[in-house]
Amino acid sequence: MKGLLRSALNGDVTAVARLLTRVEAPGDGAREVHEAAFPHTGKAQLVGITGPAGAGKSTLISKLAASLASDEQRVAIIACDPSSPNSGGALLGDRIRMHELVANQQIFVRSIATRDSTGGLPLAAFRAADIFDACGFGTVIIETVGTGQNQVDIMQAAHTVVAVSAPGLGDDIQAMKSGLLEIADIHAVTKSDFSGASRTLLEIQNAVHMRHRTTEAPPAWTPPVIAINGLSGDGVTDLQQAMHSHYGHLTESGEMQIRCQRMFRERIYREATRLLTQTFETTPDKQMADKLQQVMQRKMTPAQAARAILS
Ligand SMILES: Nc1nc2c(ncn2[C@@H]2O[C@H](COP(=O)(O)OP(=O)(O)O)[C@@H](O)[C@H]2O)c(=O)[nH]1
Ligand SMILES: [Mg+2]
Repeated sequence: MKGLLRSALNGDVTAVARLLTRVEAPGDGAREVHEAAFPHTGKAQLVGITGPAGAGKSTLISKLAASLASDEQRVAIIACDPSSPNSGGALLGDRIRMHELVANQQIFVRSIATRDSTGGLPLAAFRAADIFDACGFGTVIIETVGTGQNQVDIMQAAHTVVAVSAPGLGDDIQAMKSGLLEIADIHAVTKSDFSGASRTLLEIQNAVHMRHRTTEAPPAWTPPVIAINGLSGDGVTDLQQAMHSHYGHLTESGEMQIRCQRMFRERIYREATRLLTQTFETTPDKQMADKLQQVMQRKMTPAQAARAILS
């Protein structure tokens, strides 16, 4: 493992891939890999890109990653795909679209199925981000479909959240409706070649200003709203610049410290929850049967039984 980690830290792409596979596998091996890599993290900018399915996230990310990579930067993409019941895996479409990037040695794409998760971002995504960070990738992009728990989770995984909206998805104020407005550090309006794009742009700009007018203290950061054509790449350098500015804002204002604390607190909470579940599920049958019987006979409350099992 030591040799593999050393190779990966030195930028060997094959070694990085092998580490990722290990860290995603269930069991103690994954923990060992993660523990060894973790002290080397803390240098990358973690960027969450979220929004409704079909908004143009993957298309945008392809262009963004190519642009970042041309600045001599290594870029990692973690695509968290809700697995379809048919394929049972990550959405093929995303893999194909991202395929053109695979030829670029500076860019590494990893697809993580959200199959085993309770609707949120899988822990494997957090761990993969750590591996990329440790291995010297300057930017780690995490793509998630912005629904429900995913949307909350992306805040726990990213320094900078980019909310993607697009015209013509049946709802012009998607960002507001889905609560993206609350979590976005940057708004990207894709498909700027569509006729409805300027209206979507304006609506989000208005919503951002309204929101800031209603907060008491003057905001230290106003989320920029950026029009992007994912097909031509127009606007992508503006987005890159905004990401860079946001990172600067976080470090200079001290907000980075606060965000990182919030992110780690949430991760500790999730790991703790996982441990509790694991302890419960591995309780010996005999012990469980005994507690069950005591509850049935009203000798113990369910809460007392739970405490006894977990202690
Ligand atoms: N006309 C146009 N189509 C786009 C643009 N960006 C994405 N698309 C198309 O929109 C569809 C969904 O894009 P995709 O990137 O997979 O969306 P995702 O589900 O948010 O990742 C695809 O057919 C893309 O080719 C754009 O800027 N302009
Ligand atoms: Mg996608």
